[in-house]
Amino acid sequence: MERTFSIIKPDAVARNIQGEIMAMIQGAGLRIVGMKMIQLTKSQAEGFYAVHSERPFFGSLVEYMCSGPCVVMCLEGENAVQKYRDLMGATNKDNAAEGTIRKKYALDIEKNSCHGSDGQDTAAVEIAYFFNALELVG
Ligand code: DGI
Repeated sequence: MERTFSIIKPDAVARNIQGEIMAMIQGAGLRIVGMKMIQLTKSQAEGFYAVHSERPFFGSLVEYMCSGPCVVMCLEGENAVQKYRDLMGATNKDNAAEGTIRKKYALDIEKNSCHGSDGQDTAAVEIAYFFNALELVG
């Protein structure tokens, strides 16, 4: 079984659709093995997206990610990383396939409703960034 890390981003929580997104996740066969609501601080968001710190949209991305509460989750399932990437769809909703979370719910390329780890190594780092062992169930 593989694990991945997911964020339901502030635009989705603000619209009170986190349950609908969780239903899509569960419908895809992924299990939620850790979950909490948090509002990121600026430094937490900067740390999480440090890989993008040189990109022109970094400041805007950090501000947006701190703009309201998020749901952070650890997801488990067969091929969880790729399965959840497929379920999210492309970063830009205009390129996202039908039936994906972003096609259905994203507002624009930044307010795109969800995050998912892009690989197993990244997933391990991201899960550990938000959860300790006691917060994850088997
Ligand atoms: O893994 P993804 O979330 O699909 O995409 P990513 O890791 O390349 O980028 C992380 C987030 O940064 C993405 O979900 C939304 C934001 N982003 C990416 N490219 C752009 C962007 N935001 C703006 N405003 N403009 C961009 O070109």
